[in-house]
Amino acid sequence: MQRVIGRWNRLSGVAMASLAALAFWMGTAAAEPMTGAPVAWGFGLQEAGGLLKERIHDFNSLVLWIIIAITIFVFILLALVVVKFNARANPVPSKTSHHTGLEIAWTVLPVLILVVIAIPSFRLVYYEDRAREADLTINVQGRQWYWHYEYPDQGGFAFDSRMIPAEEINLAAGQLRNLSVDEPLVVPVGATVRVLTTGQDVIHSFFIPSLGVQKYTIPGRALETWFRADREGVFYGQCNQICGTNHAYMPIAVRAVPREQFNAWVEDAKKRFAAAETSAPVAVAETPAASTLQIAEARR
Ligand SMILES: [Cu+2]
Repeated sequence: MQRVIGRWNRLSGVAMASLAALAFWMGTAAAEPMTGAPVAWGFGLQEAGGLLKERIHDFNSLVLWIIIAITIFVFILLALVVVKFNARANPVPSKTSHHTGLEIAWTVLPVLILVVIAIPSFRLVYYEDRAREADLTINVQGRQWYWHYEYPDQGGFAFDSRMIPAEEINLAAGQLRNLSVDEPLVVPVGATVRVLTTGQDVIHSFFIPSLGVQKYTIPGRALETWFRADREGVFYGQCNQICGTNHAYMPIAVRAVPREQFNAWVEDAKKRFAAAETSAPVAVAETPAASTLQIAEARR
């Protein structure tokens, strides 16, 4: 008995050590900053920088396996028809034109497949719809052709975010052509960020693939969505609603940093953008942007 317990203790010791090693490895893997951007010859969806994208990956895999199964099934049926029922192998064809059982089957089975797809699909749509417990709110305003961000619960500072022009881009410093911006959106890692969108002029779309977030920005309306960056890094997106001549030149960059670094950035941003705010002319669409928070609260 003593020996069994001893062996058990040794085994659990080994298990604990492996778990610790795994946790350390996962910790270091997670600590490595990530770049959420398209890659050359990239296949499939972009790597996940947060849990929303992970859920999108899962849903995508589910649908992909269903498609693979259906394709194989149809291919087998087709091969069967070609081999077994060609004119040579089957000179006298059957005159059957109806089969009640078969007709019920090929109606009910596709419906069941659609239900299997619909349940996780709706679950995901509602999960992405709004943040339950937000740590932070950001007002996002799409403008022709740049982004305007406001942090209403961090002192209410606001700033514009514009693409770095191709001729000024510093690739050696890790900047990406047509994706890097002068003032990225900064968020704390692991924080649930509520996003309230509105458009100043036309419809734009706030879209960051690696964070699994996409929302229209519509003039005169406030829409809500959310995201959470679980890894440190920079996550790039683009306006993906055709919005005019420079539609391709209004990228989005989100920098996810540790909480302390975020707090320091907020303090600095408050000072830097306070001056810019007072000198800027008051835009017509400032009103909906400021009231989006109340609208969102009223919807709750
Ligand atoms: Cu746009």
